Amino acid sequence: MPQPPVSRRQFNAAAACLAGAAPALLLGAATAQTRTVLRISTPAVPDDWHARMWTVLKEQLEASSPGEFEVQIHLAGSLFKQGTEPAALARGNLELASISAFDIARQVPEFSVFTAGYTLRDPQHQQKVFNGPIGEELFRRVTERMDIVPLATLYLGTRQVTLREPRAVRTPADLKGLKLRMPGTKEWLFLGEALGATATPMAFGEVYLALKTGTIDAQDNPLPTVRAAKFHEVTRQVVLTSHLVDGLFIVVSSKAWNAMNAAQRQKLRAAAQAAVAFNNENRLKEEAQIVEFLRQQGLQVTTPDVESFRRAVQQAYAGSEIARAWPPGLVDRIAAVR
Ligand code: KDO
Repeated sequence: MPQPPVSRRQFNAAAACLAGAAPALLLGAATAQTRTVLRISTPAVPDDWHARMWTVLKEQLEASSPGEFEVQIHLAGSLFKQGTEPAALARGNLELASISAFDIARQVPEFSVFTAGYTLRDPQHQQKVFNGPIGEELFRRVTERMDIVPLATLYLGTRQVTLREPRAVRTPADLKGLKLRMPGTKEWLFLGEALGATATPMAFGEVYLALKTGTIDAQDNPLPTVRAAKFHEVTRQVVLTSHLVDGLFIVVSSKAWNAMNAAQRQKLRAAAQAAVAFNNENRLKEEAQIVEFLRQQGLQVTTPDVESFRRAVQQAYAGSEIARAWPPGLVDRIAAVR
């Protein structure tokens, strides 16, 4: 159908409209371009506290620096596989992650002191060590050697062993022959063997099915993670070995960090600390109640002779190749933190 001719008035109105829109469009493009994209990857399942904490970080950044950051959260290992985050950060394919002492130990061997069972006493000890001079010293080396900047240390929980089939467990000898899943690095496997079991490497995302089908007999994790990943559905006993006060470090790639101004860095650090506070508070609260929940789910909860586990684990590390990387006096300095 032929269109009626456009009157001069209509033409002028349209032109004025466009003239107004153009700067706005350009401004939109500039905003999108100058926004710092922060990609986050974690193996954590959505319902775990260290997955949910990323939303806290995102919301805090949106409030403190509107329009400056675009935070993209990828959970359950959907962007990078567990353990590959440090390489992705160093290559500039990832900006933020929460990595473990085990990940760091591969490039900063002295950090493996925190992969050893029974090194840290409890969550308070952990926070004091990493937020004090020892943390400062070691984090400097992490930045130098890994091109990442640690921002905050979160409490992942105290690791316990859960079994597919119940058995009497008093000492490490009672775990002999048991296929205990551990994440796949040498430091993790060493810990599993030190507990007396046969350590079997496997990624976190495969554990549920492996327990269900019997590929493995047991796994170790903090109990809030057992609940969040639903391992209680496929295990029948919890053995309270408390062998590792575990943590994760929120890190940003040096590339992203160096591209930020001082104010942005300060806001990102504050947001990471808020995320850690959310995680720590909720996780501690849950750890205090979770044994009851697991009992209600039909699991047996047993306490072994923890001293015999501690002795065996500490003996296994003493004189090991792993412990040779620890600077003299570091274990004593850690123990002396009160
Ligand atoms: C696990 O694979 O057992 C582990 O607990 C190891 C941790 O270092 C961390 O990677 C964690 O998984 C994931 O964040 C999933 O909770």
